[in-house]
Amino acid sequence: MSEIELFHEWGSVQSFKVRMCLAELGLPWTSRRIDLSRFENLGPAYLEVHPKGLVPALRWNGEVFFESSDINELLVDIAGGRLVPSAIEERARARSWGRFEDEVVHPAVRPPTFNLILKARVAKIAPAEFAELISRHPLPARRDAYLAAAHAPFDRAAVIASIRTFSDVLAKMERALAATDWLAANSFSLADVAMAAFIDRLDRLAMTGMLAAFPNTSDWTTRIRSRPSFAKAQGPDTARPDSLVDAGLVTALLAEALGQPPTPEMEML
Ligand SMILES: N[C@@H](CCC(=O)N[C@@H](CS)C(=O)NCC(=O)O)C(=O)O
Repeated sequence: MSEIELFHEWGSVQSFKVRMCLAELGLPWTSRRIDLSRFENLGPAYLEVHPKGLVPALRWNGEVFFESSDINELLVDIAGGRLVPSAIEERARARSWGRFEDEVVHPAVRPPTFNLILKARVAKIAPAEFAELISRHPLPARRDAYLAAAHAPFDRAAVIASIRTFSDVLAKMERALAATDWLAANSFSLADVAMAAFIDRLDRLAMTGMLAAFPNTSDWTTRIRSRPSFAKAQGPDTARPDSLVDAGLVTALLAEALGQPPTPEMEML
């Protein structure tokens, strides 16, 4: 089999998804770490690999593939079809969870990650140096968002909005897990891999206390965490040295966010 090279960062949610998939499928891979804290993703060498400067990217048979969900589908094909349920509607559900993670969960994860974890890191870089580094970002929307947020005050409203989305995400998981043992079916699938990455991020944000209100999802989380692939996807502890957030601040944010009634938009998730 051709070598699989994964360009990834240990602290990246979307990279976690692919690492857990690789571990579940038992596929050997070579790690090419892209250090996001040093903006290696914006250096010329990595932009040759991924013109948008994002992780993960996966090289196989000399070709580079992007987008974590598409990469996981590719890995399933390479491994001969495991992690995909057998019934047609279950397969559709599994794809839908993957898209949900990409389109709802990952964007919601970004504000708390930036404000609670990354901001302190960015603060250590001189503003002029930071502006020079980030000006290389090929995605104008991300470049502008980083520039606006980097030295701005803590964005409490954005973090609270994300927590409220997280709560609705957990409610959606709870409903699915009332019907089946795993998210898309009674067997473990790509859907569970995608949402395991969300649980890992809740851990890093010190927000797993939110699970207490969702018994089915808590049980699923226990089962997910006990899979060897979860620990393998997390990688070495030393790879995530900046994972400590201010637990007191998080407790206050959770109380404020969850004390408000849900918006109609959230109830539609
Ligand atoms: N939809 C893409 C999103 C990729 C993405 O945004 N990755 C983040 C890390 S989780 C990244 O590369 N961030 C660096 C940046 O925004 O410059 C996927 O699922 O692969």
